[in-house]
Amino acid sequence: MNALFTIAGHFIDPNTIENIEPLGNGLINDTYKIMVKGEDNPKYVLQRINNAVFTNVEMLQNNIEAVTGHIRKKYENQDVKDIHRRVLHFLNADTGKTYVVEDGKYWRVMDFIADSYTYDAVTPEYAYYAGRSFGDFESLLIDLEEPIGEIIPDFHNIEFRLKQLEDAVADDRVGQMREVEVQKFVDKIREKAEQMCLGERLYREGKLPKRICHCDTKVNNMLFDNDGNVLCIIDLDTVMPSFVFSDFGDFLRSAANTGDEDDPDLDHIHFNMEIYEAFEKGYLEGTASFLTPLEKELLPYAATLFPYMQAVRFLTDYINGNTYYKIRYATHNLVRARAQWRLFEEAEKALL
Ligand code: GN1
Ligand code: MG
Repeated sequence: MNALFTIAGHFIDPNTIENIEPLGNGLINDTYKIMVKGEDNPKYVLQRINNAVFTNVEMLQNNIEAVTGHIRKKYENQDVKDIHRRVLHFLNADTGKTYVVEDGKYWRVMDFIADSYTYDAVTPEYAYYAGRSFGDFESLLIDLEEPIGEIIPDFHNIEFRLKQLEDAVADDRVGQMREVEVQKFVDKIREKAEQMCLGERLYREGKLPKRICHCDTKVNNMLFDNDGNVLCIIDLDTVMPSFVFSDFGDFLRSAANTGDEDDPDLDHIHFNMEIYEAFEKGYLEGTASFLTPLEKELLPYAATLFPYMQAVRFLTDYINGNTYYKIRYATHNLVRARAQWRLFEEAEKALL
C-alpha cells in the first residue's frame, strides 16, 4: 500500500490519504479508490494505465483531455448543473502532466464521483437512457477540432482481428492448436469472416464514415445516479475514430446478453431484444442530427459484429497463451470466447 501512497502523492498531499483500495473489474487497467481522512466517500480514483496495451500514454492523456475539455465547455455553455459529476476530471501531477511514471509504470488520478453506481446488467428503461447517453456522447464530439489519435490502431477493425487470429494459429506458441475444440472454433470463425467484414469493405468504398466513438461501451462504463439517470460516461481510454458500430455493438454485447461475458453455462446466454429495442430508440434519438441511413440500416449487423469480434479476440489471446486480458483461471479466455460465440449466434438468430 505504501507504494500506492507515494504514487498518489504526486497528485495530492499524501498526508491527507486514509486508505487506497481496489475498485471495479476492468480487464486492462488496475483501478483503486483513494479515501481521504475525515470523509466517508472515496475522493479520488487512482489508476495504473496498462502501457503494454496503451503504449503511447502521452497520446492517451491528450485524447482524454481533448474529449473531456470539449464536453465540459459545451456543458458550461448549456448551463448544465453538476458538471464535475458529468465529465471526468483528471488531476495534474507535480510533473505538470496528468500522469506520472514510476518504475516504468504509468499512473493517473481522477476525481471520484460520489453517489454513483455502475451495473453489469440493465433494464430496458436503463438501456434506453444508456442509448441516449452514448448517442449524445458521439453527438457532443461531432465538432471536436483537436485531432484524436487512434490510440490502439485498428482496434475495432475485424479484418485486423482476424489476421491476429490467423497469426496466432500459425505461431501456435503454446500448443493450444492441438485441441480439437480450438481447431473447430477457428473454422467456425473463418466461415463467417467474409460476412462480418462488411463494415471494412463499405469503408474502403467510401460509404461509411468514422466518427469519434467511445469504443468500450460496456454497460459498466457508465455511471448512474440514485434515480437511474445517467451521470457520466467513464473509461475514456479507447475514445478514437471508429464506425458508430463500435458504440452500438459493444453496449449490446454486454447489455443484451442474458448471461455473463464469461458464462460457463451457455444455456444462460440469449440476446435480449427488449434491451436492443430500448437502446436503439435512445441511440437514434441521441444521434438523430448526424447518423446516415446506411449507418442506421447496419445497426443490427453491428450488434452481431461485436460478440463475433470479441470471440475472435478472446480466442486469439487463449491461443497466444493469455498475454492480453487478465484471467482468473487457465481456460478463462476460452470460456469467454465460447460465451461470446454463443451470444453471436443468438444475436444472429434474433436480428438477421
Ligand atoms: C477490455 O478494460 P475493459 O475491461 O473495460 C477491452 C475491450 C473489451 C473488453 C471485454 C483496451 O475493456 O475492448 O471489449 O475488455 N479493452 C481494451 O470485456 O482492449
Ligand atoms: Mg472498463
